[in-house]
Amino acid sequence: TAEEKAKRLAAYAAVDAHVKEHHKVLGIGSGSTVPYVVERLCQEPHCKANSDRWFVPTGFQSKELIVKAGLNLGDVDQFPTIDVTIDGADEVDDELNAIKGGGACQLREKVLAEAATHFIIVADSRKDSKVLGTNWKQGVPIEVAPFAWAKVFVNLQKMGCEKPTLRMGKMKAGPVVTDNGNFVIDAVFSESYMRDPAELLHRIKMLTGVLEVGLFTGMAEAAYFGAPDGTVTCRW
Ligand code: DER
Repeated sequence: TAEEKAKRLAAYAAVDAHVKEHHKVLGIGSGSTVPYVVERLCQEPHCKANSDRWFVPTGFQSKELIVKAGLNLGDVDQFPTIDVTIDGADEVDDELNAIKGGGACQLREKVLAEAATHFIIVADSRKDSKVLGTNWKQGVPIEVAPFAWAKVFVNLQKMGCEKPTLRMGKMKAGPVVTDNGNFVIDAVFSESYMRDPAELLHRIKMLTGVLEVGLFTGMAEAAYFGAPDGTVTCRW
């Protein structure tokens, strides 16, 4: 489909531009765009044979992707420093701040993004916005300790969140449970909050019971957006 083509274009452009022969530890993100990153990496002659290249996952889906591709599976405690992490995003603003967590993987994703010398985002062009919240209307994904979710919910309302929602499972009774055994609250904030994502991130992170927040501010080195018309835009 046109969307798959757009994602493939972004993923291939990012790998070709940022993954070098000497990069031995790669962080592999989550979502439906990152599989094309692995697809491209497996095309490189040195990739499969290169037994000293390790791939660190950002969760169950990402781990399965690495294993199924026959690549060396690494762990972040083996490789606390990662050369390049490539991951998707739900939305990216004009300063490369991103909303992440649509797939409820934002805690491990942020650990690998922070551990990386180069953190690169790949997405289709729908994710490219001026201000966060323009296109992604589901809110900021927040990973919370199950014990504390109701307290966090109320405190989010008190700090001005227009609409917090506990993320419920589909085909599973009850809330979504992350790879870390936690819940996710999706928190919609007005544009005035979303215009300063670093400040919003700090305020949410300080709420007791919050494990991680799906706002990645000042982390991405570059973002690649693939469009259905076959063009790729790179912002850095
Ligand atoms: O959850 C995340 O942050 C993922 O990276 C994900 O939202 C990206 O989604 P997509 O690649 O399927 O658009």
